[in-house]
Amino acid sequence: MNVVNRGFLGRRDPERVELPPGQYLTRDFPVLQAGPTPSVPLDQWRFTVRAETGAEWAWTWPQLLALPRERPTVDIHCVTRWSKLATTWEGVSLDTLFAEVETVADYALVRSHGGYTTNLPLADLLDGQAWIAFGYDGEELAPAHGGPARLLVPHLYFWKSAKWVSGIDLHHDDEPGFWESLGYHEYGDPWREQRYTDD
Ligand SMILES: Nc1nc2c(c(=O)[nH]1)N[C@H]1C(S)=C(S)[C@@H](COP(=O)(O)O)O[C@H]1N2
Ligand SMILES: [Mo]
Repeated sequence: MNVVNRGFLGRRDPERVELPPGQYLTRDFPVLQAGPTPSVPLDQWRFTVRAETGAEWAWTWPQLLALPRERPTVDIHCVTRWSKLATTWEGVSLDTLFAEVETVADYALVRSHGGYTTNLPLADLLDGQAWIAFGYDGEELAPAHGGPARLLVPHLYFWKSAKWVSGIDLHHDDEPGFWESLGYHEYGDPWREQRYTDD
């Protein structure tokens, strides 16, 4: 029965998937965050991109929801060593949002409600690699997991996927975010095991 269901759903067998070095598989969805869960009223919600020129682009909640949506299925890898496979999300690709943005900056500093920040190269947010996600597993994204909306950038350690995302600042230079300034790696590629600053 189990085998039939698994085949029917077309799932990969998780036991047979190669994980990044030092990671273990979990079926839970742990909640990890540095502070309390902020509550963000949707009528005040904005996602704001600030370019290096000072120019700004902003989307309200209804404007975000009106954009074309994608449903990525991705593996996620937390630096505390849990990995979760084939997670299913719904959201708007950063490519869609950045189609309107004029910038020649190379780096992004992602901001969240509550003050969390994380940095990454702008290129890692583009080309189908990142989303503003508001759905998880067929439901609205729960506040504990970053709802109403979080960044999803699954090819880097999951600390880069800022929960309760509020915007992105674009810079010519890489500026460390919250964990990056506390000794975590500036880039955070799980396949190269870039956990800490000097890895
Ligand atoms: N705003 C905010 N986003 C955050 C964090 C945080 O503390 N604050 N923690 C990060 C870390 S370390 C991880 S592993 C993931 C955890 O996401 P989850 O709680 O949905 O599993 O969120 C990331 N995004
Ligand atoms: Mo994490």
